[in-house]
Amino acid sequence: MDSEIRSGGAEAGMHKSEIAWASHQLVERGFVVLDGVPAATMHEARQSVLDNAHLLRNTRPNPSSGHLAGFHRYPSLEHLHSLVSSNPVVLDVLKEASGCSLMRSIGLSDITVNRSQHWHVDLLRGKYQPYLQPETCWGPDGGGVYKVLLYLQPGATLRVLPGAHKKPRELDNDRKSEPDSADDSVGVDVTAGGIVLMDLRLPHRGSSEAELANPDFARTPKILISTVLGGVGKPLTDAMEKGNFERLLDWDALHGSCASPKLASQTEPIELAARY
Ligand SMILES: O=C(O)CCC(=O)C(=O)O
Ligand SMILES: [Fe+2]
Repeated sequence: MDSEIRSGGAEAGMHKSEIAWASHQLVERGFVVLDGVPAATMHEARQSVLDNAHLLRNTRPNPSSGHLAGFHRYPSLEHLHSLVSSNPVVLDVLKEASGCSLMRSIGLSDITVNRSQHWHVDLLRGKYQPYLQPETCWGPDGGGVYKVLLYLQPGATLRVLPGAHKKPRELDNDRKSEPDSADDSVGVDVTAGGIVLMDLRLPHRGSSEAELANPDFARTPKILISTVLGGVGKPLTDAMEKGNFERLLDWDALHGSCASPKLASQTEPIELAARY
């Protein structure tokens, strides 16, 4: 019980001390892994994503790679949003970590399939960076906004830089989120249905394009469902919401006419053992 905690609220055996432990991890290390959803829910969620693969867009070189930004806007996928936006344990942990009595989603949701991710932070970056001020991110009332990432297969493809969310960094270029040395990063093991909570300021990476070229991924895709929840009253919550709206409109305009990913219909998840 030292790296994971059960979810499901007090009725499922979550104790106040476990919520406190998880929020402490999130505050100090910038991430924590929770048990998430039961196996049956995980399987249903995978099926829903595969049934709606036509809504995803192939925005990476790998033909089996798919992405849908703002998936909560589509009625056939909206039910999946509640898996990440209203899990009672997630909300308890985030409230304690942010010091806010209320959390809310900000319209930044994603479904990704076999999507490569080099080192980055989940704050608005590049063109959208002017929406964020260093004070909003790292000042005394900074932070308090979190990614809730549901993994629909077991794996250890995520790497993070524990504690690095506390260090201010420039957001113009993702190179500024790369580790100084590979030794600084740790791999995160996630079970199928597991939820990772991540401070948006935490540098992390997912799978590489080379790993995802393994044909196993086209047969049994790596599927992630995520949303962003922010503390009500936190300046970063409002700033992220505003900037993301522009980002989302751009995403629609840019990718609306892209092809859908090419995926096999098999839904059973496989163990993704490769770390990267
Ligand atoms: O592929 C992963 O495990 C990480 C995904 C990621 O960085 C993200 O969704 O923001
Ligand atoms: Fe990310």
